[in-house]
Amino acid sequence: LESLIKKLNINEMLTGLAPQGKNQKDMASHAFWKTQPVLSFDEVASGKDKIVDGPIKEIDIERVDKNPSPMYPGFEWVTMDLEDEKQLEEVYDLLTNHYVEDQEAMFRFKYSPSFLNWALKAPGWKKEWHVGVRATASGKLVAFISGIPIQLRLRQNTLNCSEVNFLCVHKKLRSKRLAPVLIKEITRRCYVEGVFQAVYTVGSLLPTPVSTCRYFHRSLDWEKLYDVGFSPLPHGSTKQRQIVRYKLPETTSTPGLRVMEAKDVDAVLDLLKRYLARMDMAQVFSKTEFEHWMFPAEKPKEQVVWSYVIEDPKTKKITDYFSFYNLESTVIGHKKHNVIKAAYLFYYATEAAFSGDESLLKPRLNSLMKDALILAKKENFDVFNALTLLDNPLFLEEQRFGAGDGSLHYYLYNYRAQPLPGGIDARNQS
Ligand code: MYA
Repeated sequence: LESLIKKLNINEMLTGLAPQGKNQKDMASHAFWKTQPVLSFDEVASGKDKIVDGPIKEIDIERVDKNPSPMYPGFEWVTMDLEDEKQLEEVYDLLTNHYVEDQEAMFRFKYSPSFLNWALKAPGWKKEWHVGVRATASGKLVAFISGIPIQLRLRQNTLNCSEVNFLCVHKKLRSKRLAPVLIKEITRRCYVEGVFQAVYTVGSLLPTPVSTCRYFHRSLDWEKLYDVGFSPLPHGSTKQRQIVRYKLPETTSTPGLRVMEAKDVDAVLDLLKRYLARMDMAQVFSKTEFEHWMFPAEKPKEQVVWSYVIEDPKTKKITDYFSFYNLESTVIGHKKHNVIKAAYLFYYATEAAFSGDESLLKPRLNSLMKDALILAKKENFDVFNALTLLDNPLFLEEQRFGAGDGSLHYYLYNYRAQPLPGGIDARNQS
């Protein structure tokens, strides 16, 4: 086995791509994507080092169509008003029944209305970027795509982008080329606002990722994860041994750890900015954005994000910060369990990162993440998920995360960029 592993490119193994790109369609077979301002696989493969970061095409805002493109007969465009609870509920219903599933169709993301409120109404959000398609006769919402404005730094350049997400087409309308129509419409609506670049993440491989991460999962309730078919029983192990393997202490161990409070905002933002400056790609947060994502003023019925700080007991300075958010998945057709409650590691930062000494950073991160696991367990999460980004490879193994089947590819629209390293050494991206 070891010799076989050596023959495979480690990055291919970690990203879940087939060796030598065998599961990769070439550009010509992407009828839609070959018409779009994105890099082809060939350009990236042949000229990795020669690529100079910059826009692919200039957009003349005067020449951007002011009206939506034609929709298929029987369907019509709608701009969703997510301030209206009923319409938010419609988006929730569409996604709950038709959004992303794993390959075996056992689990499907179940973004709560509170989560959608948080993710789709980030500072500067625009109603026009919440795009729906309704069946004209019934009025039923059958497709959706969204964007929110963000600033994204890629190495030394900061891009005024939209972050495109929640593309979804009703299962009965799949494979009818509706997705390209939605993508073209959100593109037009971004261009109209003078936004000419976008960033998006997709589980499947399209031309051409700027980076790729692998999902890792850490069981918190191993027995439930086993029951629903998420976690296997490893060969030679027993249920009891697995339960013991994932058992966590009752209490956290880092002195000065507490829930983040309003008074911490400036200190945490300062720490996070310095931490993210070490990465090649990261969102640039204004204070308002930071508050929205990490410390939302509006406390929804269903909590979405949890943020913690370490306040040094002696100096009273904030030295560390971490956060995670709640994203449930429906367990499709299971008798006993309806959902898996997953905590996703969100942002974190630590002063230990600035020492330049990995032997200081690694133990600190491991204690912080162990505490994060303990806190997530207390909040009744079943699993804790993380990607191979930031400094995560320094703690994944020690904290008993296991590699998942899925990869997450990061893409840029209308921006040429040298790809970032992904996989195991993903520490220069966010
Ligand atoms: S990622 C989450 C995507 N959603 C899901 O996976 C939910 C479940 N699946 C579905 O709802 C459908 O299967 C979807 C495709 C809607 C995904 N991103 O209509 P089709 C290409 C980009 O016949 P359907 C997220 O939300 C595909 O390669 N392209 O297919 C980020 C093919 O093109 P080509 C995708 O299965 C979204 C064409 O569409 C995706 O009925 C970022 C087939 O169309 C995908 N996830 O519907 C979007 N899936 O022939 C891009 C398929 O060329 C944003 N395709 O291979 C770009 C930036 C725009 C703004 C720019 C501003 C400047």
